Amino acid sequence: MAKRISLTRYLVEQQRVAGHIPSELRLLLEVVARACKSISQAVNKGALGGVLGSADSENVQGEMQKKLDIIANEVLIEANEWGGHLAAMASEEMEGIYVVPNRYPKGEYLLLFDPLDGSSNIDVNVSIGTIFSVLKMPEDDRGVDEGDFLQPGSHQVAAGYCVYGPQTTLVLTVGDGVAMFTLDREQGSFVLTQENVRIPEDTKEFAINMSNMRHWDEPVKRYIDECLQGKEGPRGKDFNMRWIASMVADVHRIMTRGGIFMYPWDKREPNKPGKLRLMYEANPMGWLIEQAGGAATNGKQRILDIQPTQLHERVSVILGSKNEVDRVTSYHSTL
Ligand code: P6P
Repeated sequence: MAKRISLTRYLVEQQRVAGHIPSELRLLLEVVARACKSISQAVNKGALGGVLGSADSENVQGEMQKKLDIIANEVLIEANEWGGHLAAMASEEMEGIYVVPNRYPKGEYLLLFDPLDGSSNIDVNVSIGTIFSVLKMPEDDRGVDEGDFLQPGSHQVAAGYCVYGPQTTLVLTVGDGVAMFTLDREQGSFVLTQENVRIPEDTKEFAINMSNMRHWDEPVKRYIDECLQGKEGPRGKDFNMRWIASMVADVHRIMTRGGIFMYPWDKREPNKPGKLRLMYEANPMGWLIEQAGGAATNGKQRILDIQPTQLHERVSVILGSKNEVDRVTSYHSTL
């Protein structure tokens, strides 16, 4: 059982004792956590807060926005723009980057986020979450632009998500393993409930949207078919399936008990490399999974090694228990 310390104390120890993070990054992460608390409160109000349903607008991805998508995005922007830790932000809900206004001091970090992932689940009271990634501004004295964000996931200095479910849980890495913090609503603070999270290297549980089966590439069809054959098949064991259609919830299950999560490229939109976004979904989740002993690839290469070319670029995602991810990746390289 992790000792009951607050997120603040954990981050101070990561800064002062472990020397893993500078004070500016610690302060930034505390602001992000406070924003997640505010989003959690809005989510938990549901119909009582008049926050359910569509916002009757589309985001840059061409997806219908929910009211809570916009609320969560505004909470993160307003919480983070004045603190002096950031040069700019990028969000799934905004086409371009948000440069910190000149009325506020600028810092050396870049914050990227999917403010509310899993929006299709909002109105049916199923877990959703916020995903965030922190990069450093490149060393030069020119102004910040979109190109500064186009860094591979291996350059992240912090990554995390907050899942708004039966509990509100913040899961975070600063490169020293993964820690989980549960929101104590009575205290109004995140409390350390697990550290040094480890994902089992093997699993009997896969997460994929089976309705897309006919559109998958052969390596994915082979892997899932072998799982479905169970004990009598080449895997020699039965598998279970989960699909919450909320990446944060599916990944949290994997962080908690192992498993493999797949949203692979498919034939529905062959020109798109996948559905999920690299910069603020796959990269932060991929680093968290790796920091917990798992693996994350696009079927062909490590997600964190992908050099981005566009802010909202998409990617095929296979992540979770290392031996399963390695197996699926090997099937992609088998000619
Ligand atoms: P589908 C949510 O919209 C999301 O981006 C991820 O959180 C989730 O894993 C995926 O899309 C679900 O997609 O096609 O199953 O609805």
